[in-house]
Amino acid sequence: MRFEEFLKTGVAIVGGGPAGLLLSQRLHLEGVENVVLECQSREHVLSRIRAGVLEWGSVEVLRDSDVGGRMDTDGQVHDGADIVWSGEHRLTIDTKKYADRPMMAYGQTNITEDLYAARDAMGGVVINEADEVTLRDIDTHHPSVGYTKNGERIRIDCEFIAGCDGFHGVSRQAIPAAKRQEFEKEYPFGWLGILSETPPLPDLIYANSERGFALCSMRNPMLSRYYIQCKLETKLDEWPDDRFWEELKLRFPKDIADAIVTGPSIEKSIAPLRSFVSEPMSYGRLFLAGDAAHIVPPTGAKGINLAISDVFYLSRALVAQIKRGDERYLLSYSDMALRRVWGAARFSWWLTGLLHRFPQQVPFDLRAQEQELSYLASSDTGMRSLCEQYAGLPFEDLG
Ligand code: FAS
Ligand code: PHB
Repeated sequence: MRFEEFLKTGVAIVGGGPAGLLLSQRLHLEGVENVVLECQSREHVLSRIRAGVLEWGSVEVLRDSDVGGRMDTDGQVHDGADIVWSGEHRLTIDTKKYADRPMMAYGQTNITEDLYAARDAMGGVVINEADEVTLRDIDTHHPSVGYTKNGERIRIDCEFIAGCDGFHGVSRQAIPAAKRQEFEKEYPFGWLGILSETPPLPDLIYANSERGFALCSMRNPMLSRYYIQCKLETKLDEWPDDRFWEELKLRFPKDIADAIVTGPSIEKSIAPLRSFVSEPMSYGRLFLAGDAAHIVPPTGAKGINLAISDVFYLSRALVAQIKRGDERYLLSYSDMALRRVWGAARFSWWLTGLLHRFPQQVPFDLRAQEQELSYLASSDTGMRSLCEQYAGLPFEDLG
């Protein structure tokens, strides 16, 4: 492979989504040189409609990373979310009361915009449309990444590589298959989601209905996000707006359905649901963060929050090593991150099982779902457990 030119940096970050951009921002704030390589254009990255709910720990990390300004202005603080079931029952996941911390409704698209703006303001190096990214010598003290830009092949020599390139990226695959263990579960349904420029309901509301799962969420006072569970083989053109709104309302009790303000969709998409964890999250001088290492079904609102907690752990570890020669956090990164990942992955799997209709369910299963929801509504102990997991567990430190 002929290299026309090569650069040198402290940390080469593969992937310019929320994980890669946030890691770049946090390292830069601590004086650690880094370069982000993103294969898509900035416009493409910013066109994605993804997550919408932040744990308070994520809010604090974004503030600490000097990217919390617009979130604090435009984000909406909520004391939790509601669940309705059997057409009439309702419980509140009151994270303020039971976990002493609220949630923040603020879209991932906004977070990514804020991160790009902060990178620009600080003169951060984010290389978009970086093609054919390759990782080399990750199990040596001299790793490097290569990429092609405008027909030129460029190498970046670095001290460490952060794999933040999502589920379909190249970083995880750079770890030899014999050194990786992957845990995967695919769900027999997806989420059909729309975005509409209409006023949202005041609260997030999840529905377990006989017609399937549904969710009412929001992005801002004039931007709503709604989802309904759908068959995996569903095609978008089978779901014109009118059919979506009618089906959404059928999955909520009448008082809630009547309060939903409908309007033309400005985005409509189908996301399959998957649970996936790849262990370990580090190999040699490569460290994985975010969807590159794990995927959770969106039911528990954990995807973006895990990406942020991984980056909190990884930035702390890289700064300790590079600035102070303290390798303890790097050596413990994978195990520490995976404890939080598995906690969120199990919670997301459990909540998905509680709120969705599965093809093979029998009447017993449906009664068991109703009973578990009724128990949660009547038990402080049960609700405390649900709330501390939905709110997100505190970050770990070394003993
Ligand atoms: P990302 O996938 O966001 O970013 C990875 C980046 O790497 C991308 O920009 C990609 O272009 C780039 N890349 C890939 N391969 C590359 C290569 N070879 N070279 C260079 N760059 C490369 N989470 C929630 O909490 N709530 C939700 O409601 C929710 N909804 C979702 C809906 C959908 C359709 C999807 C796909 C995910 C959803 N998620 C949700 C999860 C999502 O928010 C992720 O957790 C979050 O994007 C993770 O951020 P990153 O780890 O940065 O990965
Ligand atoms: C969203 O607003 O997109 C959202 C909220 C809560 C979830 C999943 C998605 O659990």
